[in-house]
Amino acid sequence: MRKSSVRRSCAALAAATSLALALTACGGTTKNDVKDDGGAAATAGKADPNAALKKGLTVGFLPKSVNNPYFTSADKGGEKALTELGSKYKEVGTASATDTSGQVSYVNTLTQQQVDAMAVSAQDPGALCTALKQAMKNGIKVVTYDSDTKPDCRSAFVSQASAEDLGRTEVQLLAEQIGYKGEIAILSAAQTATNQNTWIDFMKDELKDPKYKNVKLVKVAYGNDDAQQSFQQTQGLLQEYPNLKGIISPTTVGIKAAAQYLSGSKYKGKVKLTGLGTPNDMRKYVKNGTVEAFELWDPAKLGDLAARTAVALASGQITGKEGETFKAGDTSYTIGKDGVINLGKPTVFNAKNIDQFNF
Ligand code: RAM
Repeated sequence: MRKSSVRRSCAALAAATSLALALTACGGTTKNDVKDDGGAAATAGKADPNAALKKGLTVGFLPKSVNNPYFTSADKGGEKALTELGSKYKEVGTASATDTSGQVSYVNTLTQQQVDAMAVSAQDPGALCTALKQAMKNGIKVVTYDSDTKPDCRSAFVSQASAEDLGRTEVQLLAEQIGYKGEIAILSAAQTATNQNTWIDFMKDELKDPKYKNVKLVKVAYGNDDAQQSFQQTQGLLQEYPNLKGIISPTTVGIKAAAQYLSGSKYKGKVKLTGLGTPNDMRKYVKNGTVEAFELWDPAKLGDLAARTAVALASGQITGKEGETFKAGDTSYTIGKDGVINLGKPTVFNAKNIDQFNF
């Protein structure tokens, strides 16, 4: 094949498929070739803790869904951090948290736009892998935040808190409220959500402790991080299990909808509800006696750390290997096993402290 025809078919390929895939398939100039100017350390895949943070980068945020206020707060935190660091922020994403093919397309869009890094909250652990690996081949740094993909499909995962801690403490909170006795259910987000499923595994493990021998998990329902579906799922749970004593909803959308349902029903204050919610969403349900205690981290701080991790990766300060350390704002973070970076401990909110928080 002559060069010109190679070029023509590559152009056709680029038009027909994703630009990134076409570039790689055609051996064209990719971002990797032109952009890896991060010094020997970066090229050799070694971290240079003294590398200066680059400015003028573009970091794309791709949340699980764009119409979830939790991600609005998280991504605003990312935007603020990037502005402070002299880099650019953009956000793309699907309206629904169960549109995995849509999320794959957005990874490809960011790759085509040749962002320097992307921060992704994965709707599904495996679905994004091919696209994320393609992005990394093109020299784009990939960090997941909030909900992870598989470790080999990104450089680092910025986790909101220890997954084990979150899973176990939610069971502990609910068990105390129901006197360690009765049927309980979980109202989750999407069935494929990596974060919720990891927490649920730890909840199930916690329930194996003999102190919960009289507590029975009867169902895991899925509200897909959609207010209406979560509301209906709560209603369905109470119809199916009239003796239900408590619900754990490890999703800000789910817990809010469940609280809304319970507070307008005969179950208010009787069926206990805990999980992960924002203080602003839950304040009124704590004050009206529907909810005693629940927990969360500050989503804006999670977005801030995701942005700073992305910039540290793109600057060659870190590569995502266990043991590497870097500074994000005033705090020093050490990368743990499988490239996991923990934001910190979540806060438990109740009637006593909820007014101190505004997010
Ligand atoms: C929802 C999302 C998000 C989760 C929070 C707690 O907003 O499912 O992934 O981290 O809840």
